[in-house]
Amino acid sequence: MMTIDILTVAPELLESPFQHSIMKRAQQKGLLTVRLFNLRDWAINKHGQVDDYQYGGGAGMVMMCEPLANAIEQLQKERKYDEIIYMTPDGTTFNQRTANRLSLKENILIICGHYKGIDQRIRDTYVTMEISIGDYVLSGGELAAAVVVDAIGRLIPGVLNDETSALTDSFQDDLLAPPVYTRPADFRGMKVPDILLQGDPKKVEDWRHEQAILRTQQRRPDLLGEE
Ligand code: 6GU
Repeated sequence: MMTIDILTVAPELLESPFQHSIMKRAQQKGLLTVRLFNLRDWAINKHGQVDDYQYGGGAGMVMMCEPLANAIEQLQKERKYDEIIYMTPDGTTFNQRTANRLSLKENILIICGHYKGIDQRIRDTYVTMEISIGDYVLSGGELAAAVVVDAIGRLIPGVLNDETSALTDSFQDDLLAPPVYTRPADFRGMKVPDILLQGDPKKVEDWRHEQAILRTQQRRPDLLGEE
């Protein structure tokens, strides 16, 4: 059983994403628990303050040490975290390899930043990994955290079945996935490739592999070490 705790000022943003389809099933099967914690529960005053102006001046607030440290330390009393991840656009870019590695952990804490981010001292003291989901800026770490939790959650052994198997995903073998088709065999004159209709599993497998390579060459030559 894997537990992912998420510390955020906007837990509402994360309520829906984990209540659907595969993430929902992972939790119902008892393979994954996602718990949301509102950082404002550790606010420094009755106004719910968790951020303040930055030293040295400049626009944008910074999330304060005290609420974060108190929240993290309280959560650490209940669990020993294998990783404490801070979601930030200046983190290491997330990919399938990182998802695979994280799917083998027991307990993960994810901290979502807002505004200008969190005080550097929290990063220095508690954070073990800093993750970005790509080179663009989101208004907070929550949507990025949802992406990371989804990517990890579906890889936990037992979460996927044959219908949803991760083995044939794009990136699982450093290739993009081949094209797929379902009924009808002829849609407005556009035909499904014959090989898929003939029912020779070996030929189908070869065709899919060839298509995966073609697609990867055309769209992501960098994955093949070409440019
Ligand atoms: Cl993790 N956070 C924010 N705020 N923006 C991002 C991101 C994370 N990853 C890409 N852009």
